[in-house]
Amino acid sequence: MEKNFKRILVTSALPYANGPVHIGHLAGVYVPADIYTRYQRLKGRDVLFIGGSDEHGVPITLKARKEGVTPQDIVDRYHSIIKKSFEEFGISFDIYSRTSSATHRQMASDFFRKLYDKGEFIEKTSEQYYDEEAGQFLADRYITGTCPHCKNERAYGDQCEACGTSLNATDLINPKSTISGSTPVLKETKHWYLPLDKHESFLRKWILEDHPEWKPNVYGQCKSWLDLGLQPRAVSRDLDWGVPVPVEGAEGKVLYVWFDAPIGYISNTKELRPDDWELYWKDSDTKLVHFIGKDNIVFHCIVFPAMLKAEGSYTLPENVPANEFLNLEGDKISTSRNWAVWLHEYLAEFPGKQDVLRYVLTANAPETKDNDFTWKDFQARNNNELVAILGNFINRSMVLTHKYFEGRVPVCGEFTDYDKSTLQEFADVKERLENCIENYRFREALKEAMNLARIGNKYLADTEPWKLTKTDMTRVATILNLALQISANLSIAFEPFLPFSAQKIRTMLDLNKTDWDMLGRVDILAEGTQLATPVLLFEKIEDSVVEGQIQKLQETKIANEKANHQAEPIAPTIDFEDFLKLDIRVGKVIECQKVPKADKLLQFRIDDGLGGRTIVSGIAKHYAPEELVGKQVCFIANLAPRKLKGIESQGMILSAEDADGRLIVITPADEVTPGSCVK
Ligand code: B3M
Ligand code: ZN
Repeated sequence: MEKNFKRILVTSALPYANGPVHIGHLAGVYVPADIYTRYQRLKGRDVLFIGGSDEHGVPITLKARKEGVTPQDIVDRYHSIIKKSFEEFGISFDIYSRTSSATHRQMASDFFRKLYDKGEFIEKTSEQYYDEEAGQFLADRYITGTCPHCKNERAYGDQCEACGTSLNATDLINPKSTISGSTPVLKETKHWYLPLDKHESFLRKWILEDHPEWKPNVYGQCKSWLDLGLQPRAVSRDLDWGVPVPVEGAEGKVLYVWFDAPIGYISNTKELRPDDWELYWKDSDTKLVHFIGKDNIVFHCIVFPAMLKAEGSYTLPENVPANEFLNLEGDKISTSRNWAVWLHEYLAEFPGKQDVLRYVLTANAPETKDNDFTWKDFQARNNNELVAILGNFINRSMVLTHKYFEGRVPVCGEFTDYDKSTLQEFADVKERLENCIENYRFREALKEAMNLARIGNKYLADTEPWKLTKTDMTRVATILNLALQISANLSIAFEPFLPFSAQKIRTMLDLNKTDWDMLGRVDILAEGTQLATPVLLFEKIEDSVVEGQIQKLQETKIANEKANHQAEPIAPTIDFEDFLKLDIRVGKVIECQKVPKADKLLQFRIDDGLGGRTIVSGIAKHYAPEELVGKQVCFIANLAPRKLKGIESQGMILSAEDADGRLIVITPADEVTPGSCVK
């Protein structure tokens, strides 16, 4: 049985203020959190919705350095872009603050100090890279070098983006500081660690036994973390941007961003409610719900609860309904590759269409698995659902009432059996919607709401009141009364999802006060109420509009490919003599086949003009063997032979690699005699 809480505290992940917000953030976190909160408000519950920018951390300092500005400049810029676009988009935070606020710095600092004084940390000294020229320790992202796995020369100290391996900075071959370009040295440094292992059995019971109702993706991720065993986690960093570690001898050290950011939820609540914020955080009658994306699960389900538990006076989240990821046109959304639909751009390019995006992102929300946003789907959902079903029904009800009853809610007569069966169809809409929303199934809830509009549409189509205006105005009045009552229901059902349109409907119906418990009723509008002039809720989106957006993405792709190309560094200069050492020749492919158990390799028999040779080449992903037979290729003829999968390869076939990593074999422009030299 669900406990009856007195109040609800909703938080949504604090976006990093190092870039604007995109549709992936919206679909994963902010739209569902907003739906949930708006619904709770309509229910008349005591709910606070807390948001804010996460303004610390290395990505912000890196961006500042790259642009030659201060980290404060960066966070000021993005905090205001993000805040403004959330507002315009109707994300109804009760507060949207920031972790650089004075309240937060104090709160985070006090929190650390309390844990420190209670002996909840362990202190450890470790060796970390230090840039002697710059005189500072280097965060992992400030170190680049060669990946030990794939030899990519531009791997970072925490990850190689070429092969995806996560790394320790000390794994890098030939590490370099990105600040000065010098080779960093290892130096001892002291940090504070939260011993998660100490809290493991508590967390295990709290999550795995007490919260089996958590979403399977969340529960599963927690379980695998717990099964792997928890380790102490460093909660401080050597960095000059963040909340200083409030301990003597900790100069130059700040709280790790993931330590201070979740405390931001608390600070922002305090900023909003200086007098009674503790009720929302420390009273067991408060239900705390964190809305986040899947990459933040461990921090919200394991690390932050361990912090709160260690502190001792806080309650823990009741649920963490994390979502999976939203992709864009088949590709992972990426800030650095600019592969995204940015909220502030959408708002500028689609003025007044907040609800269309809110609708599409909810209808297609990545609640249980990753999902894909496409502009074609955006257009289809707008045209076939919002315009054709919801908009059409409201508009018909309004226009007919104006046409036949001078815009006044007509008198409801006796219901026919058909009317009654229509009423029956949505009698339990309230219950159904509640059940979905309370359990974080917003897609399904939206479907239920849309279904109500479908019922309305079908009702008008079946009863055809326009055909009865000559013969039975009493019946027409009843039909339109019911249609208008359904419209009023729609303004309530859609309020959490499409707040702008719901408001427009209420304005048209002159409905000032609505609450959730009216849902399902057919006496919401008083007879005789004068309705306002109808306005269109949605309009068709033309092909040219979505094609323009697709074109824009295409251009991003091309720009990325170009940038990748330019970024490939030219190898060190060599002498002409060195060049002459290479014996490059043209040969003709006589046979070509796949190498068993090696999905990248092809084995060639080449006519090299000298009796033939075997070459093994890693291009199986790019060519089918039969495509290459008969082709002339260039190969290095004097490369020392080497064995690949047990086959001796006598040379190397040359190919060009394009920006996508596609390999294309180099072939002479005209057929030449096999064995010809390339000079
Ligand atoms: N800023 C990461 C993110 O935006 C981080 C969330 C903090 S929530 C306390 O995905
Ligand atoms: Zn690598």
